[in-house]
Amino acid sequence: MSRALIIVDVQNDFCEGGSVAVAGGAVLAERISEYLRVSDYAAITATRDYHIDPGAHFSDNPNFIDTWPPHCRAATPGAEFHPNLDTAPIDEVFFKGAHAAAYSGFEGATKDGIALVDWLRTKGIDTVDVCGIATDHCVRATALDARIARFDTRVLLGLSAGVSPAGIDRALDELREAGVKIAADIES
Ligand code: VGL
Repeated sequence: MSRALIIVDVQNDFCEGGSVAVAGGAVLAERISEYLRVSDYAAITATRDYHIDPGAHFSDNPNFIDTWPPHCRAATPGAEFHPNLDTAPIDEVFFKGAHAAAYSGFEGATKDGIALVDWLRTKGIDTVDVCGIATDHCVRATALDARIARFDTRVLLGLSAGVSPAGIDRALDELREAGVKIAADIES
């Protein structure tokens, strides 16, 4: 077994003070950093929402389900990792969403255009843990795609933050149904 961690979208715009602020984002970033100090992964990856012109993903009247206030615009502070996230242990970063909504990290690629699935397979990874923001959106989509790509997949619930309690419950049902394990007890 060779396990990787995928840290999803721990970016300024998804934390307090950002345009799509998820409650608890800043503290979550700190706790993920602590977890990185004590955990032992074969590879650590992170995703960044990185929008240039994502069309209808941005809205002036967002429903916070599939339309959102503008966020994580390329090359703006909102698209940076939250400063509480220790980026030193991160082996590779995957950017997603330049020209359309992209909830799953598996839609992302490195600056050199290497897709997440290819990068993980090249490293011999067969098992992934997914954590970050938001449990009911990008964490959900990333974990579902990890299963489709046949990785043994866990969501680290204690190291994730979500938009709505009902949305999180729905996402967890869907993830379990898809064969994703939910680890409620792994937190730093
Ligand atoms: C996300 C809403 C819009 C996420 C991204 O990272 O979960 N949520 N874009």
